[in-house]
Amino acid sequence: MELHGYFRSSASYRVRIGLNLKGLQYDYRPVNLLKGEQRGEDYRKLNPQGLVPALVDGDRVLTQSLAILEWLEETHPAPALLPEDAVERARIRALAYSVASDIQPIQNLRVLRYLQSEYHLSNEQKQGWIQHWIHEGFCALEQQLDPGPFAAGEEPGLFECCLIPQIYSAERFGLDISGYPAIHRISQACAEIPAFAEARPEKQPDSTL
Ligand SMILES: N[C@@H](CCC(=O)N[C@@H](CS)C(=O)NCC(=O)O)C(=O)O
Repeated sequence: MELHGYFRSSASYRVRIGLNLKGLQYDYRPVNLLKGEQRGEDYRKLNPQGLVPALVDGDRVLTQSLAILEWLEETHPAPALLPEDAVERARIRALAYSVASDIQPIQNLRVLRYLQSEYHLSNEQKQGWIQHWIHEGFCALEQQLDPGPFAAGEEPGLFECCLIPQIYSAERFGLDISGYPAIHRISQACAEIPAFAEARPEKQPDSTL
């Protein structure tokens, strides 16, 4: 498999964690978002949306990080990213979607660039925008997380694949996550797990380019 992504992209980071948790090997193909490679003709053949990640498996191309993670779960069921119980699965998916659908999209590079070019937001104002939406999302998550250590109990899964990259972005934009005790606890627990540690942005070959 080939994962086309960017080291700091949280959606790519989600898939790296998922692949690592499943113990799957893949070749990493960097797409430089700052150079606009995601909008280039070659990459748009993989994902016409011009967003990373894209996962290539033989002649199949998968896009949308959550769809990729669900596909991995269906094709490589063990270890599971989702609980057995259907209601629990819905709960974990709801937590994951609250990060992937409601928090992350409004701080995407193209959104931030639009805020800058069309509404002339300064870097400080953009940072305030990002912090506001992450804070609101994290406060709601705090109320929904069980004692743990992870959202579904003893093992990390789909939600942690989404949460850890979101924490990385939160810290990058100056939010102190120690103010969110359950999120902070999950962050510390995941840091001990090689699948998460190896997926970190600074471990990716394009982090030094
Ligand atoms: N919903 C998509 C989101 C993908 C996405 O937002 N990718 C970002 C990086 S995290 C991107 O490619 N941004 C490029 C841009 O904004 O130009 C997914 O989960 O895969």
